[in-house]
Amino acid sequence: MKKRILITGATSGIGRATALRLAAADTEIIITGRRLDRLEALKAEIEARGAECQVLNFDVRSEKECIENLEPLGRVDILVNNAGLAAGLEHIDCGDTADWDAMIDTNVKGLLYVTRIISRAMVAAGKGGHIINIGSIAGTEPYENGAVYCASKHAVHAISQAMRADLLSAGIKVGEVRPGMVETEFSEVRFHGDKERAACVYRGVEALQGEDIAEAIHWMLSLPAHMNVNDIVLMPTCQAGAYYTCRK
Ligand code: NDP
Ligand code: 8X3
Repeated sequence: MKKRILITGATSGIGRATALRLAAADTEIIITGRRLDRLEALKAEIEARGAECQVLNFDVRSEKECIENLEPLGRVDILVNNAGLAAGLEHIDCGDTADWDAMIDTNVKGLLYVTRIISRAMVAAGKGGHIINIGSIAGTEPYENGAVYCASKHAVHAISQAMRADLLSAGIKVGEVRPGMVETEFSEVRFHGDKERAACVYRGVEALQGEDIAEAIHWMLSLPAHMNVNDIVLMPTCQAGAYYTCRK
């Protein structure tokens, strides 16, 4: 039986790299996101690697869309909760509430909507499962100008720990990957499409790439049944924490 792997937010960055890394002849990769053209192009790449692929084009902020798209799936063996964003980078008194809503609705509520549906199906199937949440160093290290993004990733960190306990008796593994700086579309999204400002974030550093995170996820998924990685923090060598980056 093919392993069914659901990856949210696969149109770019970490999600896209993970979908490609996990694609193999014995897998069905289910990819989600809002940009259908990118999902269709990725499907062709995944199929070229011998995997089956299903595209689900929806917004994780909508519980209705999550239910309509995910409930019909039935059994899923692996869920990678990756869809997420940062929007804006400013002091709390200058924050834009639309940005705050986008981060909380996507990073926290979207992750919860998806997880409820898929974990329920995993428990019902009675065959265990594996859920990996993409957190961040922002989930334990709050930084200036990042109150709401950091709060959303603190929530992911708390949810990951609590759901590990909730799903323990069903034999479902729960892990969290918490990266530092990864060069993706993340900063372009954070700065509302300002490519120049986004490029400055990665200037003079060798940041992690989506493929590096995908490699860690592949490793976590390849461990024997009795072994689980609860939490892994991945940093580029040039970064020691949210406030410490060595630029050349
Ligand atoms: P990207 O912007 O490259 O990718 C984000 C992905 O999330 C896209 O596929 C996007 O798809 C999807 N997404 C965003 N909002 C929604 C939504 N409402 N509904 C469905 N899908 C959505 O960024 P990254 O790859 O860097 O980010 C992936 C995860 O990694 C995020 O959770 C982020 O917080 C986390 N992270 C990133 C770090 C970094 O430095 N890059 C470091 C630590 C954590 P689409 O727009 O097509 O819907
Ligand atoms: C993304 C990394 O440092 O911008 O989660 O919070 S950071």
